[in-house]
Amino acid sequence: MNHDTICALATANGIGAIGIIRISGEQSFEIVNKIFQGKNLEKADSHTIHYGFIVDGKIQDLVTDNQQPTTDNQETIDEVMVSVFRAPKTFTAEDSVEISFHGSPHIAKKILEVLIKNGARMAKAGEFTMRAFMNGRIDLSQAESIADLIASENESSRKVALNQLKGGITNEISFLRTDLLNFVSLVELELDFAEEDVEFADRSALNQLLDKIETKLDSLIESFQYGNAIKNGTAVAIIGKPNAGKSTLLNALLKEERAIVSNIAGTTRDTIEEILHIKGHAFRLIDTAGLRDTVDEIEAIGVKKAKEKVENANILVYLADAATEDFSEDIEMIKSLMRDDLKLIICATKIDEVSPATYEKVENIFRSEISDDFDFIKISAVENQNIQDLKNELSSYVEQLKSQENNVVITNQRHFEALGKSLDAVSKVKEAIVTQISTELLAYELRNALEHLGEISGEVTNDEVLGNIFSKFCIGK
Ligand SMILES: Nc1nc2c(ncn2[C@@H]2O[C@H](COP(=O)(O)OP(=O)(O)OP(=O)(O)O)[C@@H](O)[C@H]2O)c(=O)[nH]1
Ligand SMILES: [Mg+2]
Repeated sequence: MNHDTICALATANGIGAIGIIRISGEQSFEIVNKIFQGKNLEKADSHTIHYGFIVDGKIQDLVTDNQQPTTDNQETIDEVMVSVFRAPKTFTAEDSVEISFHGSPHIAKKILEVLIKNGARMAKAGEFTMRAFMNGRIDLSQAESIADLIASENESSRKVALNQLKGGITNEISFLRTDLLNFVSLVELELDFAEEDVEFADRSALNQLLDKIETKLDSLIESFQYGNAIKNGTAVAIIGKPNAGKSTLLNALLKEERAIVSNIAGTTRDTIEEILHIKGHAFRLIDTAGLRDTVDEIEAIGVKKAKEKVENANILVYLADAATEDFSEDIEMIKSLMRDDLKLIICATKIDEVSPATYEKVENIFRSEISDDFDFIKISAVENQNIQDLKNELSSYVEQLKSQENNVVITNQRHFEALGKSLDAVSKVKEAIVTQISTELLAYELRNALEHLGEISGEVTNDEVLGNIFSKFCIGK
């Protein structure tokens, strides 16, 4: 339990109609009472809101001059509404107060100053949420989901974060963890009766449980690819020879003149990244320098960067000018860039300039030369033809990542790693049963599995992990 009382601005730092300062801790009411004129907050009911003024100097004047404060020696800072929340039904599970003031950064600063003068201290990043966790109101994965909710920028990331806040991932594994815990107790009991060679823990039932856990872990781990797409957006590298129409396509997708377009080969040199939302999913579109051997030093750097972007991309959109006669370089390039986990979409561009027979032929050439599974789309970025098809193809990539049977999605690297370690630990336990190792070692492996499973919800944790998680929050959360 923390005994000090913390305060921070909870709303964004800047001008707004209203700003909110949050105070949490044992002395919340006492401290705010010293600077609030309107009502005695120590007597106020929980979850009530009160009108009044924040003043500086109320208590000090009383103490030093031994007289009632007057309007002269007391400065009124702002007209406010103060909300009172009594423990334990509060965000932090501690006594808390929220002051709604006129949203000026200067007023915020002054109110925080008087709060600190009267015994509160500035909260550290994420400290309110950390207290909610420490006081057992939420588990660790829920605390993390709060940061995700605040950071969510589209429908899918909002939904996944909200599901996690409701306890999604913890619910998925806590039952299994409890069952496993029972087995650990039984196996440890066997240790107490080592002399008698008894077996309390039914090994085949344990095996069944481990299978169940393994299946669950597998499907959660698998969901991370989708989770990552939701959280970080899907990276789409737009690649092709100079003048293929990459920048024109970027502009057409974004519906704005973002990148310079010209008929001079080598127009784009640096990479240009923009976010595009399609059906609630975020895509990071990356326009790149046209690929070619070049003596121009700067362009060569651009070409190198383009290739690096493909290495970290989820989708490669390769553009080939439909009017070209020879595609051998394009084909070679695609082959050198492809890897198993990269989705390939080949676009024949500028189809407004050629006959349908020509671009049909282009598709056949690519189909006969490239063995990878790929989608082929014929587009004209200038005339906006089939751009929607490309958008549909992009969004279907994300849709396909969504697991059918699992609606809990892993978006967090820490969870992903803990799940991986749990899976390893579980397979070690299974191995231990098969090889009939000593009960001591079996108990050890079981404990290990339990520990990793507990890392996600924070049942098992250490200060370093906690510090790392909460330091990423904003102050005031
Ligand atoms: N007719 C027609 N012209 C196009 C189309 N797309 C691009 N162009 C033209 O092709 C030329 C090159 O377009 P860009 O978009 O600059 O090509 P890029 O691939 O970005 O080229 P670099 O940046 O040099 O690698 C410009 O003159 C565009 O107007 C299209 O769909 N139809
Ligand atoms: Mg360009």
